[in-house]
Amino acid sequence: MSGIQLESILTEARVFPVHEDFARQANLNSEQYAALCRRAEEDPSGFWGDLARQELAWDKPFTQVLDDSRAPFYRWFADGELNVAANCLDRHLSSPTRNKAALIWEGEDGEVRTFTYGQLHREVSRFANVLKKLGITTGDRVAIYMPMVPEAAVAMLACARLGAIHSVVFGGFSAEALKDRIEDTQAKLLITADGGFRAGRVVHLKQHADQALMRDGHSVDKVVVLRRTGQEVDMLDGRDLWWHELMQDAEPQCPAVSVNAEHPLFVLYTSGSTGKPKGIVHSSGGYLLWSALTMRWVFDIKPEDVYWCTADIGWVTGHTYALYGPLAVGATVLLFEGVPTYPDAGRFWAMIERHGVSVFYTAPTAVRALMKLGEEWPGKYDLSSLRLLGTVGEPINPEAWMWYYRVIGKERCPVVDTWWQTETGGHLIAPLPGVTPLKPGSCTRPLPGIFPDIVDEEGDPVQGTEAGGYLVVKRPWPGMLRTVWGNDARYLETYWAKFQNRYYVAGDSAHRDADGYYWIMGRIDDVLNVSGHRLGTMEIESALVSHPAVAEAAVVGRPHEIKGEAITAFVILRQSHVQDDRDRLTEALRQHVSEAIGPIAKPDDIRFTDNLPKTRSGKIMRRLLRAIARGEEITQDTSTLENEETVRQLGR
Ligand code: 6R9
Repeated sequence: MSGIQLESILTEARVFPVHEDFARQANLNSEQYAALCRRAEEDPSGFWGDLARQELAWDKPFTQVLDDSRAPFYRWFADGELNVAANCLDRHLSSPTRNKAALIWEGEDGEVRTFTYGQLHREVSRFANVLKKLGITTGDRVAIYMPMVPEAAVAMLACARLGAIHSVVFGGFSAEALKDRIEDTQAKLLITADGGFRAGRVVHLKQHADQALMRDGHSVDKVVVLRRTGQEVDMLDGRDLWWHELMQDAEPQCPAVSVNAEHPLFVLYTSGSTGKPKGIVHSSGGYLLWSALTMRWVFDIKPEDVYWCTADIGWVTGHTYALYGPLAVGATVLLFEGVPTYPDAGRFWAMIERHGVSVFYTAPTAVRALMKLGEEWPGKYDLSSLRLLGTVGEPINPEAWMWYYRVIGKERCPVVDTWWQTETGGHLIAPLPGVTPLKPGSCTRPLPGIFPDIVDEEGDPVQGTEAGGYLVVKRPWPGMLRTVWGNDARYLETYWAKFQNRYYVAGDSAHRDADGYYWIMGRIDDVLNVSGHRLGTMEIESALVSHPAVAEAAVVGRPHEIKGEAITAFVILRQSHVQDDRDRLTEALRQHVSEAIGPIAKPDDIRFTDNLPKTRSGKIMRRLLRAIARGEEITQDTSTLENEETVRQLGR
């Protein structure tokens, strides 16, 4: 953002106060919240130390809370020892939670499987014994490339039980992506399945795994294969082993290995805009603490909740909020194998009714996709079990927020818009549902113990409420990443170097309003420069989505002789408007943006499309759209896209 400030131009004035009946039963009320914030500010070590002792079961207590002697390589609770799987399972066995559902899984075909805490503990212990027999010990890396089935969770927890470091590779990724990740972690073992189901099609996981291991010299000794689809697969003698055969005589007792709090729990890859994906390393103690605390604070989780996070386990949201967080607090979590629109657009709503879901967490991309299909779908189902809604992954446009709040939550359920990243381990900026008045499109305020700020190019705090800047975090927190796997230099360079190690640099742009609410404006890399005004993508997209004809929009810049950059908007129409006259609509939309935020933000051209290129976790790939808008050849790897064919359609 050289020299010029980022400008915020969209104003959202709606505020939704906290409902009194929600506040009355909430895990955190305003006084408790204020007390936590005060303590975090004045006595960080007492604050975090007490929470870590309350929230986790330690095999060996820690004596030091934060070791910052090698900052920004922070260490938390570093002489303490614990086991993550024991915290998620064993410690619940001595209470009635033992016989409560830990996981309820629904397959794409409607099959339902339920595991109580007792049963899950047994399965995890058995699979941990299998891993042990295959020679896996503490510190070994295990790659997991599986469909969204309960065995994926079992595999992760079994690794954690032994202190082996898992690296989950999303089941939708290509052989190439899997190969790169295996190479980077030097995984000894790969756990996969014959295949998976996705929107009625079969995904050939084992075939991809074979391709990934084709070349000699890779690190993988053994491949464990789960039978899921029953499709014919090649099994390599001496290397490939069936899950069910290995499990046949595995004992259901396996002691959990105590590891140091700083021992890596997992590596999870995230792709930046440049270079190869980074293996984000998370710790055992600090990560689990932050997962558990945010479950209680932000999701207000209670023993009787049925909690559903729709994310796949191969994404950080799946790690923290479909597995470790909910199990750490003894909750019941619903896992779903499928997609929101299969077999029809009522799938999510049918499942909420069927399982009595009370807390529901999904992505803006899903909300917009379902909004596009109309209110009839949710209208067919009883959604009265819901009490809290959440979103993650992208900024949620105010209109999509309003739809979610009104049509799904019936204006009863708070919507928690949670800002965080693979790197942050868990939520950092998010509403507390019993405390924070909501503003559609804002992730609101930082959680207790989190100290963000917005700074300019020099690293000085930005003044005023309209000016945007770099979103940074000024103090360490237990759930933060520890490094990039095998590449400390990249950790420093990506997250710390910009402001000489003073702050954690998130890579997002944001501004803060007069109430101290944060508004994420997009990724720094996506900022547009139109006639010297620096604009985030988010606000123009939200203005477009606030037009009744539009369900989803993505905005990118392309070079322009006079203005520096011109704005190209890709627009998906709501079902009810697909027949509208396109020329007239183009003019209407340009006019609409002009009125909503000013002529400066008026798109120069608008392209209508049925689909946008998205990452597997539902983020719009603006980089690709930029290339398309500029008429450039696509050179990026598109194999990790949710919908690869979209790129070809748009490019035409
Ligand atoms: C959890 C997750 C991180 C990036 C992040 C930001 C965007 C996520 C958001 C949000 C606005 C929210 N993001 N949540 N932007 N409001 N509530 O998504 O992790 O895949 O690493 O992505 O996603 O740009 O920097 P990850």
